[in-house]
Amino acid sequence: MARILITSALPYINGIKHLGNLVGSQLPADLYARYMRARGHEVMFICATDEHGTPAELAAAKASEPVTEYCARLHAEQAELARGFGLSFDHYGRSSSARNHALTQHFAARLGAAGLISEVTEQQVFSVADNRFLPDRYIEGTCPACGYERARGDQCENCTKQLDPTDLINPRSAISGSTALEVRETKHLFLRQSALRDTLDEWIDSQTGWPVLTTSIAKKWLHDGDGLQDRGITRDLDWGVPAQFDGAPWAGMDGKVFYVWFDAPIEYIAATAEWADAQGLDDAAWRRWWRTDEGAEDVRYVQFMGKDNVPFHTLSFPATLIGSGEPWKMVDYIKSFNYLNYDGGQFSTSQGRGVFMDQALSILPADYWRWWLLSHAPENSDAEFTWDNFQASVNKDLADVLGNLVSRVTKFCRSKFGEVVPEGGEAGEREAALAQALETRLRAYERHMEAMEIRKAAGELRALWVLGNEYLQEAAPWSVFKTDPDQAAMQIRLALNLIRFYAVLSQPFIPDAAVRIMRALNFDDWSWPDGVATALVVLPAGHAFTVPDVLFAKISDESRADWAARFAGQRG
Ligand code: B3M
Ligand code: ZN
Repeated sequence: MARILITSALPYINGIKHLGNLVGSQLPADLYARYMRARGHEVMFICATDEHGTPAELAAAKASEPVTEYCARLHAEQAELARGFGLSFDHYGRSSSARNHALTQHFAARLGAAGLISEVTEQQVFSVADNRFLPDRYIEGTCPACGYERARGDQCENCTKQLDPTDLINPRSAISGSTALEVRETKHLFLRQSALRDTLDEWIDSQTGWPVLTTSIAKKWLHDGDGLQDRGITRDLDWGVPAQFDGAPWAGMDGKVFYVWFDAPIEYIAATAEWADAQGLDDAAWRRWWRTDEGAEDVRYVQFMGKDNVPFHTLSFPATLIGSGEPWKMVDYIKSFNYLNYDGGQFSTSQGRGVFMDQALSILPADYWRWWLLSHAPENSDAEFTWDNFQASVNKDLADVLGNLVSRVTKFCRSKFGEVVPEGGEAGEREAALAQALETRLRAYERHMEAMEIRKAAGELRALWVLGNEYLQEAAPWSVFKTDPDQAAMQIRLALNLIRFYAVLSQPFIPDAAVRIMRALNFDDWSWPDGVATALVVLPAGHAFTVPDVLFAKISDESRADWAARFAGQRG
């Protein structure tokens, strides 16, 4: 049994997330967590809301709410939606927690003591119209690297280059659009990432098997141009972790806070501490996941995120951990994603374009979305959500293949043998061939799940379901019954076992349906199959079950057209 620490990138607090956000980190992380638990490993699956920074302040102002109340409300809403999607976090924390305040200030103190923080008197952009300094993403302009015209002051989302606001060409306020911007002086603290460049480079080289998408982004920022740049880690804002150092002030930093990207990844650790607090456990309980001197040396740590978050996780956060000089657990594998587009354009939070998590659940149960999103995850390139594709994939994979199998078998059994697993004769060659074919596919499924090859894993799972349908088609118990009821009974006994086998294997993808199948079978053995042959005799003859309600309803053309129209414009 291994110990696996899994974190999903933290959803930002400023609104309900869309399906593109969901499939870019939280959902695949959940798939992996569920699979690893199902294989008997000890899993710690952590997520949290990312609550600091200008966007939180501005969203609260727009909602006419104090920022603390706004964050508490949105956290509760996001947590509820996470539950609705079956996201099985061990803890869903808050980056504004007392734990994160303390830990962030602790890291700052360690980095300061190690000489890795420098003071920089900066020229910063001040918006006269808005009467405030405009930090990072609240200045928009043209990217100096690629020419993209809507680059933000912290990063160009087109080419992923990390930027400083003053790098932008033709800058304007993203709050008011005003170009009445002045450069004023303000003092900030910088993390001396450049001093850690070789250490980070060696660390990345020592990591084996990372996806190209991940390492190429990291290598680019380590080596392109002048190499890794120091990063400002404080901001002129009210809302955030006060820029203090284990409680001690730093001259000139009064009234300033740490930059949101400094404290957000630290929340991965702090949220694990929040988990321990919520469980009434002591510090040793979370430290054994995070401190290599206290048990974490045998932990495997996997992070999930969208590609735009990769630089922060391969460079800035590791710089914080390494720079502290303390034995913190570093990430072992980063699974990063491209973007999911929506019907010929981009999902957009600011423009309210696409389907958002609350809207999705208001029209269909979570499993429909989980299946489509995971089986079309934007792994090796961007992917696109279209209503046609969604309808086709739900109707074919879920309704026609899996749902239909469950319904046909249980109903046929009820009508001919009653709601009990029938006895029947001995399995023959066709059944042996099926077990063999399932075995091969099962092992491939396991390999893809281990490797987090999500689309391939979904493909194998679908193929496993198809094998069952083909078997039934060929064995045709409904005709066999007329001449050889004993043989038909054996086939149905096998098929009922097959259904249980599918519930176990499908649970990471479609957990609600898996539970409904298992309940109908009146069974609660979720153990992962060691071998297919033994897994197919688990349900004994004479075991009582009930026919479940329709597992997956087909999406009609009318519904599809209705939803496509309803979600074509902006969110109301
Ligand atoms: N909150 C994702 C974003 O808003 C960001 C992830 C933080 S992970 C520590 O782009
Ligand atoms: Zn760019």
